[in-house]
Amino acid sequence: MKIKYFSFLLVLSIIAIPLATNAALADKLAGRILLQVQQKGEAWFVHPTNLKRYYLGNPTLMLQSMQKLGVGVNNEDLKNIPIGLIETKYQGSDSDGDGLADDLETAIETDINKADSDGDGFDDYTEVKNGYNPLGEGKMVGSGMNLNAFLVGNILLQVQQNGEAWYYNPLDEKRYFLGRPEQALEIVRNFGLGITDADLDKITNSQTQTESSDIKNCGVIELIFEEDETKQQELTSNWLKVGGCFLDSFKTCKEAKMQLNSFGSTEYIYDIVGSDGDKCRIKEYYTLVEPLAQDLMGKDMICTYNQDRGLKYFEELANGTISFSSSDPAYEKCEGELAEHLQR
Ligand SMILES: [Ca+2]
Ligand SMILES: [Ca+2]
Ligand SMILES: [Ca+2]
Repeated sequence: MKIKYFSFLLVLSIIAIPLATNAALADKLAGRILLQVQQKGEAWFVHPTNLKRYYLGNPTLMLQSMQKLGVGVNNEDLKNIPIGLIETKYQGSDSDGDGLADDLETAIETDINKADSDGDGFDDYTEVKNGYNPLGEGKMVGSGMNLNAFLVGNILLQVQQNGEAWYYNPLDEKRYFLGRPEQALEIVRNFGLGITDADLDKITNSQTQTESSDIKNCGVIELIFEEDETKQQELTSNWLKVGGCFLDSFKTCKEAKMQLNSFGSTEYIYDIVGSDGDKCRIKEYYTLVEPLAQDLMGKDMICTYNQDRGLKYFEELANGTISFSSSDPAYEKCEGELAEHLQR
């Protein structure tokens, strides 16, 4: 009897322990880059907000993948975050030979042709390396809000400059410049943490459809601008496919779901859950939001759409002619915690 009791406990603990640690593991690894050591070193990024893992692709695509996950930050807020420098052979072109690559200097607005931009006797590299302002006195501090605690672990996009990307490393709380694919790769190599397949499996994959299979999952519409024309065409044709699928279901109010991703910083779900007379009920919620809008996470609402306006809205969404700033909402009413937050 004793042995049986023991094995029952053992089974229980095998089931219980992974469930308890999965969320904790993802939480611990928030904002980290992971390398799949039992495979070919494939790189993943654990999103600091939704704690899902995102595949970073092959080395040439890593920078692009990271940019897509970025959140926009203005220059003054960015200045509050110390800059980290990786000592590496790859520097890119460094016109004034001060040790800072031209593209990095452009991003922080120092002079690419002057080793000591502010003429105080310390070159730009030395000042940046030690957290001093290369463009004036004292430490590098912005006048923006101090958002560091919200932003740590994120990929930051310098929206007031040329969209330059930075990795805000949660290990040392410094930001590292992601100027070129080579720099992105350096960052992945330097800060990537080896992880076993078993541990990686404990972190939700952003690509996995875990929903039950009898609900039609129409897929993901990516609202993002791709400079590469072929890629933009791919995105557009995918958009039409996903939108068309959802529209078909909406017409008869059949259960279906689609995800709308907006510029890498927002993921929004439309989930048709049933009908109410000739109206269609759609559950809506975020699975990813900007760091400052965290209070929207984990809340949802049920919106009722009538056939006329709803059809027009999802038709426009499906064929890509939608204007999201429309003042005439498609839904009749929305109920739920999210509706209160969005004041619908
Ligand atoms: Ca330089
Ligand atoms: Ca310089
Ligand atoms: Ca100086």
